[in-house]
Amino acid sequence: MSKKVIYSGIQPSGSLTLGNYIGALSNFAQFQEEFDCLYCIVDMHAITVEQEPAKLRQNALQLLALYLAAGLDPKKSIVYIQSHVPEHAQLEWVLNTITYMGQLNRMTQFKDKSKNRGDNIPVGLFTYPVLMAADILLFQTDYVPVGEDQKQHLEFTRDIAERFNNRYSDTFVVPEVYLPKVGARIMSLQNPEAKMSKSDSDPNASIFLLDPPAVIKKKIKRAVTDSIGEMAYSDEQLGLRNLIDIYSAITGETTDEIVEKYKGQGYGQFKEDLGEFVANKLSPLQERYNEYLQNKELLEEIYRDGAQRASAIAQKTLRKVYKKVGFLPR
Ligand code: AQP
Repeated sequence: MSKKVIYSGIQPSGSLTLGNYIGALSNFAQFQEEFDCLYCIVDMHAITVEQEPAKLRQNALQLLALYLAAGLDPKKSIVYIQSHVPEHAQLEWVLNTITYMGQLNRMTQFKDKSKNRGDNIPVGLFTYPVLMAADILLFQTDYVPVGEDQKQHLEFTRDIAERFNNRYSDTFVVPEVYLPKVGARIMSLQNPEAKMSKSDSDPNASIFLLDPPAVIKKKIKRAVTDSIGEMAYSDEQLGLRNLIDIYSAITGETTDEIVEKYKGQGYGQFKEDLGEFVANKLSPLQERYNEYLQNKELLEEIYRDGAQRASAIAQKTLRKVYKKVGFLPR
């Protein structure tokens, strides 16, 4: 590979939200010319919380269709499913042996997802960041486009790469996080202090990429704002600020321009326009998604080919790693 490498993945753990789209998916296609890109459907990450097997299979196919609808081109990028490439788990094991439990204990996602589980916290939830490090390091990745919630896991990945390189000599590229300029952290529409999430139990908290236009508009209309009633981009108006971020990410207008445009008008017109913009942005994506989803044969062909190409690269890194840690070759 001569170009710099971009790697990212999304869990098939439910319907994707506007947060997943703005923070990650919508940025993926633009890198395809300049970089060697790998985009993964991380089903092994998804099972760190309980999934219904039939639903997981369906979600993985749907996510592949969404990747394609969002402009990922399997001729330019490697698009594949994580569980099809066993090197992920193999490298994870080696990385587990140089990971400290103290580090994993500090991960915010682990703390959030293990809350209220008492002694029944799956080990996979705890070692999630190690698998993520393996995903990224297997492909000698330079940049990882993700939302802000994954920044801590990226710092962990860098740390593990450096530790391995220091202990066994230079092996891994130390990757850098690539955060979007706007919308790296889209918040819940019902609680602007919590991030918008696929697994939120309140359906009004998230806009799903496959929501019909009327539902999108209704959710935005009902989004929690404040009683101040003045357009501003401020820490005192978190709900409004989140909506302005969404507006900015969707239209490309700056937050200042948006505040200026709706000054002195309350929030009604702003919310109505935003609903319209988001619905219009997602409609063509939904159409393309539905077309791809009909074509199961094409989807299978794409993920099979992707797995082969990903495996070929992953095997090279894994062989190097096995040699360095002292495993006898077969
Ligand atoms: N609210 C968000 N704002 C911006 N980016 C976000 N991402 C997630 N939520 C937001 C980014 O989406 C990508 C895929 O995320 P993931 O599927 O790996 O899982 P996650 O980060 O744990 O996202 P969710 O939606 O909260 O899923 P669940 O509920 O299953 O845990 C990542 O790049 C992430 O940063």
